[in-house]
Amino acid sequence: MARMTAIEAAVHVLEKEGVTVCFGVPGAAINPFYAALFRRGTIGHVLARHVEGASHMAEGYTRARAGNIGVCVGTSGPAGTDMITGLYSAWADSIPILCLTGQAPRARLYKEDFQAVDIESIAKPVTKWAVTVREPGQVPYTVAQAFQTMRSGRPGPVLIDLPLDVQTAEIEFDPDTYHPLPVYKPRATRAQAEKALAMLNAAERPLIVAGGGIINADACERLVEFAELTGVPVIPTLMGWGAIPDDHPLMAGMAGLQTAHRYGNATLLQSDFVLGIGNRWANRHTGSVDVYTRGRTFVHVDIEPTQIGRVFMPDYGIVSDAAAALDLFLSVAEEWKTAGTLKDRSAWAADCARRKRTMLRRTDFDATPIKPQRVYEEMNRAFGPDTCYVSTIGLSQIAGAQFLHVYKPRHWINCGQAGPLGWTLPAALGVRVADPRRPIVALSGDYDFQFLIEELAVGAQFKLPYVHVLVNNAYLGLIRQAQRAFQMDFQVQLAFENINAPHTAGYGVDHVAVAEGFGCKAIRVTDPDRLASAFADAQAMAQQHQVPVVVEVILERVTNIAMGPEIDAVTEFEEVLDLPEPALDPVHV
Ligand SMILES: Cc1ncc(C[n+]2csc(CCOP(=O)(O)OP(=O)(O)O)c2C)c(N)n1
Ligand SMILES: [Mg+2]
Repeated sequence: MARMTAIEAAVHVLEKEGVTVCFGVPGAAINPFYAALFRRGTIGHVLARHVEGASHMAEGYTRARAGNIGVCVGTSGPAGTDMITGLYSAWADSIPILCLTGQAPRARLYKEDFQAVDIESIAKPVTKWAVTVREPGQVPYTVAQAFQTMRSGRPGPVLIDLPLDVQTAEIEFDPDTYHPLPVYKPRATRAQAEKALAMLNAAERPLIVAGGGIINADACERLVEFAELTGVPVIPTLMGWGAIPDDHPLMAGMAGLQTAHRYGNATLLQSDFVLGIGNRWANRHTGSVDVYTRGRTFVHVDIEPTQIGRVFMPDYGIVSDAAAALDLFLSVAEEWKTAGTLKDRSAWAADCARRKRTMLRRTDFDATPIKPQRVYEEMNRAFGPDTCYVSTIGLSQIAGAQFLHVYKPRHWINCGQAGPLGWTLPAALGVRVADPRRPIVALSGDYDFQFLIEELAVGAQFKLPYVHVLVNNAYLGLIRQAQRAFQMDFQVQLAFENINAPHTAGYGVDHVAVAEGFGCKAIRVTDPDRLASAFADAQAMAQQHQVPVVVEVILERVTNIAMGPEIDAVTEFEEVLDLPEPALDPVHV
């Protein structure tokens, strides 16, 4: 055994658990942790400009690669409360991040000490586990258990709060023989897999709804293999987007009230059976349970037992890790295929593929100010299949999901459930820290961009290049659209006459000037025919200068984006394309 401070032992555990970098903001109550980081020199640190930014960076870092766990660090009091939004976002989307906070010394905890707040209680509802460690000896083992908790079952975040005197107390700890605790992941049984597949085989028009749990389980290849083996089309959820490439013949589109394709909803409504894997029947995917489930049989596979039956009772439920379930599904389906008992799905798959080719939305507008649809058309053309998109919320994100294309898992990094404005920019930086190579394109509305805009300085300081497409309508666009129901346009306008920047022509903030002020590069585009060259230039500038490059696109101020209260009642505000159905040979779809 070796004698060391409790916080040094914690740093040893972080190393052994694979942590190589963390994101944070120092402060007096967490300085012992920073001292241990400094002395050991084994774990890098990215200095955020806002502690909330650090928590979203950690989440972007986790989402970028299977096995990653982002770590965010802050002092006592407001640093912890600033990270609550990050914990909520990670918790809601089943993403593990570890949040470390400093705390007042134990003896001062109930004395209204400076920056002492009960963060353990505040964080409880938005974490898998939140704990103030009161015994120094428990520190390394608490960190060990945090990693076990984050990785077991449904993944999610953990907060560890460390009183100052707990961090600095000396303990006995042997880092050399440290070993991570075993991780618990429930697995489907063979009998369960046979039952689920028998139900799928009995159906006429089956679908797989592929959720983010498949990406979390790193099981996307198995999903595609299973779809190909059975011939069953796949509807990815927003969290599962990328699990099957958009151009795969069995990718049938996304369904939902907002982030959905016309063909995705039409196909879901045509189906008579849904096998949901690692998904949670989110209400913006389903709309009302009644419309979503009517005339359909459901099997639900989820790693978290209490997810089965939470939103509606499926006809059959299986508690399993998605990878383990898909492994079994594959072996059962292979046997049935060999035995000739697996149903042929080519006619149904051809039907779905035909809808995918014919039920589109128009994008080739050439109006000035630019219509958003055109921006996504140009993005699809400019950014290749390796592009990783990062986005959060707003008309920008909704239209992005309707029009962009994603071809790989972990290449649509979107805060699905919580949707906290400001998430995009720091999350993109976290993805860049996790992967120095992949092309990253972030997508924000002007308000999302302004929320945590100061994190641009982090990108410039730490040389974290990526392209940020900022679609500026000088509006809280999504809320403006929602306010139509109240016949108002109230407190949603971001436009003003900028006395320093008359060239913004009443749109208000000069985002190019702000981005440049933070040490980044920026381009403003007002003409739709300039989008292509701006995207090309932005990629080259990011490469050359190794800083974030903002492409600010001046949009028309009011464009309503397709959405509705039910998957069979989505309002199309703009022109749709109903293309003629070519006569197709099912073999060629
Ligand atoms: C912290 C937070 N506050 C409020 C909201 C509600 N909200 C959702 S979208 C939105 C407006 C987004 O505006 P912008 O980023 O410009 O995107 P647009 O819809 O205009 O494309 C607001 C206020 C939110 N998601 N998060
Ligand atoms: Mg806007």
